[in-house]
Amino acid sequence: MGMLVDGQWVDENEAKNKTDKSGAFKRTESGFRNWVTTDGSAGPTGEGGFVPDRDRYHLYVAMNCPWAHRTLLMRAFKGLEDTITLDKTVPGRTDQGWYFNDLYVDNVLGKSALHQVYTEADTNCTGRVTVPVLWDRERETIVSNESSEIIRMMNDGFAAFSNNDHDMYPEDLRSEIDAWNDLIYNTINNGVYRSGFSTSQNAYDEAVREVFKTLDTLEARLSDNRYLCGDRFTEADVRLFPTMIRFDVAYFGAFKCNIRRLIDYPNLWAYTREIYQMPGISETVDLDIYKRGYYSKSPLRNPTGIVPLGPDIDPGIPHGRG
Ligand SMILES: N[C@@H](CCC(=O)N[C@@H](CS)C(=O)NCC(=O)O)C(=O)O
Repeated sequence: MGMLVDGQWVDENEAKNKTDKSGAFKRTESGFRNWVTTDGSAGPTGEGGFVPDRDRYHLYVAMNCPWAHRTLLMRAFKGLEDTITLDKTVPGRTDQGWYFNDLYVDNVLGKSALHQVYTEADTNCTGRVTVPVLWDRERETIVSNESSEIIRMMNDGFAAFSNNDHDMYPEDLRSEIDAWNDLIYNTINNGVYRSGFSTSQNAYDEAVREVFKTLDTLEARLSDNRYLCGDRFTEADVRLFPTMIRFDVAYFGAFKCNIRRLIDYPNLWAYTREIYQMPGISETVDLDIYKRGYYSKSPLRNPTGIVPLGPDIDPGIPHGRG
């Protein structure tokens, strides 16, 4: 893998960059942190000048990436498919990082690798080249490459372009949503990565125990609540789903999160199927791509690059939740 340093794409050692001295996985911060706001004023971070508009903004994702998946989900839930255009990178990386080919095309800039989109925005860019990316055609720059903030913009900044007024981050539920987000980010979304990327037994044990402790909490919660915050479907559910739908096909084996399977949790599995069966959501999911992505050849985790055939998972079976 590589990264950008002063606008140059350079090689770096995967393991050295991603783990600290104790062998625990660490994640770096995203670099572009502007916000699309209703009136174009500056958001919580970055510069102003990004007003919502149809066909002005473009989303780059990779189908295997769970962080990018959040933005695909929010785009679908808010009915923004006609407002924010979309391109997918090839769902796998080379020594050029995320890239495009004849099948996965960059329809906006015509680049062959995503790092060129980053340097188009900032010729001296330094940092990791990650998906998702929200590109602004008008200012020819990256608005944001932080999924948690892109989904907030889709809910708030783009509200006038949405086909529904379902607020995914309503005022009265914010502290509850924030609390779920916190727990789920640390122990689930990033927890599975901390398990899969750890290079010491202790770091792995700790991460994997936390994953399952939270899954147990979620299972209990969903036994008498339809969604994480009760009857209302919120951003917290959007942030949980990408990890759940990848769990049995990817994290269970490839990241050694194997104390139990998702299908062993009746409520959590039915909840995951219910979300999968909501309009427009199954199109954001590709179990085969997840499997090939997480089991791709890696000197540390899968030196042979062999992709397992199973398990046979069908999120399309009736969820039975009324
Ligand atoms: N904080 C970012 C993280 C995104 C992220 O880590 N994406 C991964 C793919 S799953 C990536 O592009 N990694 C490339 C790299 O780190 O070089 C977000 O949530 O938007």
